[in-house]
Amino acid sequence: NQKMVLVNDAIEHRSVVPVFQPIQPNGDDPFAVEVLSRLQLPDDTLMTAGEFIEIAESMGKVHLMDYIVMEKAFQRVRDTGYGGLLFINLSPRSILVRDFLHKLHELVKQYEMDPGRIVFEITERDTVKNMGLLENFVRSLKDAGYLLAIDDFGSGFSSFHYLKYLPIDFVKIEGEFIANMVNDPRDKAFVVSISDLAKQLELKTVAEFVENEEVLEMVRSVGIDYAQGFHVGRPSREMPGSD
Ligand code: G
Ligand code: G
Ligand code: MN
Ligand code: NA
Repeated sequence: NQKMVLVNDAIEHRSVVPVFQPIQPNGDDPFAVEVLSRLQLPDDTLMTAGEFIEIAESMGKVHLMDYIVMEKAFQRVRDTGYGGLLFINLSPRSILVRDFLHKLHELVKQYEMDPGRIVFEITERDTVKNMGLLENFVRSLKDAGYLLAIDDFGSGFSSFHYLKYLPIDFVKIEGEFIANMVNDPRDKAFVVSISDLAKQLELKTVAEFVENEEVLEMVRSVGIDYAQGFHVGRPSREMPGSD
């Protein structure tokens, strides 16, 4: 399969690269960016993660890609002097790899990153077979001083279970609810309740897929802490918030 060859080549040649998307605070929280993987193709165009992450996962190699992208993102932080929070996606598959956590710590030490400024995103979209393992992994990250986010909150089948058992700091609300909240009162009701629930649990909220001004205004009026989406900023090879 053509994409499997691409994935293998990308790992071998380290041609998986990070892009950065701003996550804008609505109040006085610190600035943030999310790191997203792209594959650099021979003609210098970029292939989006949606087109290769699942294939890398099915090949059992997504942890190698997550590692390369993390290292390149840390290099960029060091080179630009970026001082905000750095959100990084972790595949539930990477988490199951034996020495992944150890290698992650080594990388953070090597680049002198502050764990308190790194937010690992765990999606609730994929069903996790071994919740106990995920809990242990997330707890180890927490104990080491990293911050944690549930990604795509509301898209899975065990949202409350994740909230109850994972020691998280951020809830990233499923973009579909956000994008539709100005048209569909049900989506708005979901978003308002998630935001209120997160406040009661003292968690910060991020609205994804903020695609226009109307949505941004509603997101702010509802009291969500952060806005992310094409209207706030597209994923880019440049590090936002630094020149
Ligand atoms: O960037 P894009 O819209 O193609 O992202 C598609 C999916 O891939 C999203 O669910 C996103 O969270 C995921 N993704 C993006 N970058 C990474 C990464 O570096 N590692 C992992 N595991 N997933 C990523
Ligand atoms: O699953 P995760 O939230 O990590 O997916 C993030 C992906 O969503 C990004 O890789 C990006 O390509 C995509 N994305 C970011 N902002 C928007 C947006 O405003 N609208 C849509 N449709 N997709 C977005
Ligand atoms: Mn994400
Ligand atoms: Na998401």
